Amino acid sequence: MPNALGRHILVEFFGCSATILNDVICIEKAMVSAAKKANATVINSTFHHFSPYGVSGVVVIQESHLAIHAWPEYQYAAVDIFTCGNEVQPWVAYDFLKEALEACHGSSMEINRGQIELLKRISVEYLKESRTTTAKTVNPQFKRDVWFTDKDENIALSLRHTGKILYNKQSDYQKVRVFESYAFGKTLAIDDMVMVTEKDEFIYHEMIVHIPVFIHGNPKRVLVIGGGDGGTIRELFRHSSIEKVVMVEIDEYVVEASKLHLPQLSCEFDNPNLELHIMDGVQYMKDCDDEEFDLIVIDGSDPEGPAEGLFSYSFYKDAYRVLKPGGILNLQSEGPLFNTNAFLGLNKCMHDIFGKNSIACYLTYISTYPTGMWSFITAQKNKDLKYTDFDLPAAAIFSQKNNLQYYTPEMHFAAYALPPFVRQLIKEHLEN
Ligand code: SPD
Repeated sequence: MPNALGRHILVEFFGCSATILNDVICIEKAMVSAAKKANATVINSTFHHFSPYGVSGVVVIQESHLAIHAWPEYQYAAVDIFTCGNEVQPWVAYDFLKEALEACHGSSMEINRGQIELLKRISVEYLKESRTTTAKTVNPQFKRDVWFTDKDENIALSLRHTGKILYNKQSDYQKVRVFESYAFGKTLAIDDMVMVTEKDEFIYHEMIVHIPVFIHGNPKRVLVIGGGDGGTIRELFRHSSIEKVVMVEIDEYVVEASKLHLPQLSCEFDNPNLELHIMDGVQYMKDCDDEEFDLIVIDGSDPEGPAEGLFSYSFYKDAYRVLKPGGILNLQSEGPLFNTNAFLGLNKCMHDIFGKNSIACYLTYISTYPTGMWSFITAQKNKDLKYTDFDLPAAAIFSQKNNLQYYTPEMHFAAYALPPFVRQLIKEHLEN
């Protein structure tokens, strides 16, 4: 041991696996294991993933810390290994991490921290008292702090989770994951964007389904594009008028993840009135006959990756054709404050295809979507849309009977009341 309080190894790892460097779970595990292998006592770990890529984190050890900042796009990680005392072997941590990150090579430099000859020791006996009190009150157990972050370049939402990934598959289209968050329960994320959480999914699913069903009054044939987690079909099958639901989900892994880990969502996949197609919804819509459906629900993901086609004019032109006269199209249209361009683009698209008197936007509040404020658009074919013209008593009874937790006739009315800034946004965009 040099004549210093601590040893600090500054490490550059080059040529690492980009996949590992973008995997917060994997990195947290590697860093905690490296600390343990080095004979350190782990106190706490905090790790964040930054979307679209990158991970930062710290493992606090009784003997100082290990920290990492990873840049998958450069296959590069900057690591600090700072240890005190004779027991801990920082170079063991170095070797372990080099292998765990699959680094081609590492460069490093060791610095002595707190060189004794530069320090002057004073008596701090008076601090012992407070230290004993702290030791009594602080639980020294290892506490993990692993965070999932749904983020664009300006806005982020983070959920702390257990660090265990229950489902983790890369499909041909996207990364599908289920993890257990502390505040919102099991969470399904696609390409690191929250799709559903156990705790608040009912808000989205009740509102995307019951509003258009009650406005229509008697839908029999329904088409769902997306919705692979099953929440939308669960709500649809509560309605006795519905004879057939055709659901088109592009990614079988989303369905599999939900069936394995989200039973509260996937409970209707065996319904005999469901026809499930694993294929591209845009293609399915193109191939559909005219006037096939009373109701079409677009329950897609955000406009990046495979859901991009669900934000295009040609797709909605086909949807219009596929609707029966008087039929209703209802779609998730992103957050006005989060993805303003997509929100306005969809409003314009519906306006141009269905006509200005046949469309309306409504809002609901989903705590786990960025900004919390989420929007939907309702459009009716060949008819002025009267979104508050529905069977109120029937909706009230339905809500009660099914023990719904968000949809009521009052919520239905209220949802279409837009704040002036949203009305203004839409108006200005449609005028230009
Ligand atoms: N930013 C998240 C938008 C996700 C919309 N779809 C969610 C799927 C739930 N069935």
